[in-house]
Amino acid sequence: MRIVPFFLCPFVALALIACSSSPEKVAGASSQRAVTRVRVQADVPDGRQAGVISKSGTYATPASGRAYRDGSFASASGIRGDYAGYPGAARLVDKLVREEGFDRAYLEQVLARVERQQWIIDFVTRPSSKKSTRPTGAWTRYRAKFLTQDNISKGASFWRRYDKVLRRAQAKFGVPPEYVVAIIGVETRYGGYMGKHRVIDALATLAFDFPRRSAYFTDELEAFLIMSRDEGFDPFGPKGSYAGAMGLGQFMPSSFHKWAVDFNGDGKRDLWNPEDAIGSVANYFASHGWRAGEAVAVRASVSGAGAKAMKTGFDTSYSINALSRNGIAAPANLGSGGQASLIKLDARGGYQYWLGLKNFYVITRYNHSSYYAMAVHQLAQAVGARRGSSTSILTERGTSDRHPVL
Ligand SMILES: [Ca+2]
Repeated sequence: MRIVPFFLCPFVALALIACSSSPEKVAGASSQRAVTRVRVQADVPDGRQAGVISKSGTYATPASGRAYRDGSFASASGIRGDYAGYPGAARLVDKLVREEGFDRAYLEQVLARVERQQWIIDFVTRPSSKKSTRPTGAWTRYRAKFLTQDNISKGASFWRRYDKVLRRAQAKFGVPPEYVVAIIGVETRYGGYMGKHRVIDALATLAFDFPRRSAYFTDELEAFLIMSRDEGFDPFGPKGSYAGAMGLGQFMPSSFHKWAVDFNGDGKRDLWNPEDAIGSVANYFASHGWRAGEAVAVRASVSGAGAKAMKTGFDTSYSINALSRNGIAAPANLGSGGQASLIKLDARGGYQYWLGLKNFYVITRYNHSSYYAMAVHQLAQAVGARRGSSTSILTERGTSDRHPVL
């Protein structure tokens, strides 16, 4: 789903930072807010000193100063607290009052209670590790985070428990149970890690203090406030990932509006309810073009050096003829109009090539990453095999990864 950008994928990120400092630990740094509020920074990016008078009368500058780049000054805004003086916050209030009929005083009260989370900014702006041009076995390490015995067993248990719901979702949306189960497994370990951070704080922090994705997260914050009003919950209630993703399927608020469904018939769309989450994930896939009865990916058998020169990735598209010209054997019953993407995995021991079919591409709509989609696919296959009733329709012997070596 374009639920969250890849680097913001909640569980992936959680796994990546688990070895160093956890977000929870870093969150403790929020107690330093009082310090940053009164500190006047000299390195405001555009060279101007941008300060505001906080409600306590102290001269304060947001630690990043970035919110002031556009030069406007929202002195007329009644917003107090961490987002006092942020033009983006004032504009959002104006928009919600004008277009959605919100009460201005209510919104100002809500924003006054929102807490800026510096650790989130630190986390999303940390230097990324250098991408190696040589094989490093990155896929093998990535896969090992998700394809664990524990995750496969819990997936089989989750499936057993919600079998009826999963089958109902398959009947309605055409998505096999194992793929819905695998998404929920990769995203949250079947609800074990749904995030502990106040969604409103995360969204506001990224909307107002992370310029590169400010427009995206401002829209998400807007969607979240509308969601809280329409669904009748306190906007300070929901907890989620540091990027504001919620529930078992880690939906962002805009995804909630577009694709969440009430699948247990209680009149509410509840991302934390397993039945609603199952229906919502299946609906997401169906809405993004899932083809019932078609395979997801098949391992490619490669001969010669032709494949090495080919562009790879989930957004490539090759005909069977083009593949075979380059020494890649494709099963005749590919589906997907005979087209496939060529996926290259940096596996320990050498590159692996796979053919990604239409449904593989659909999984990348959840998270724009070939590794993510392949982890979902392989976890789905492994859970299906464990359960002994996989609905996989892979027919080519030896081309699936039904029994992965763990
Ligand atoms: Ca419901």
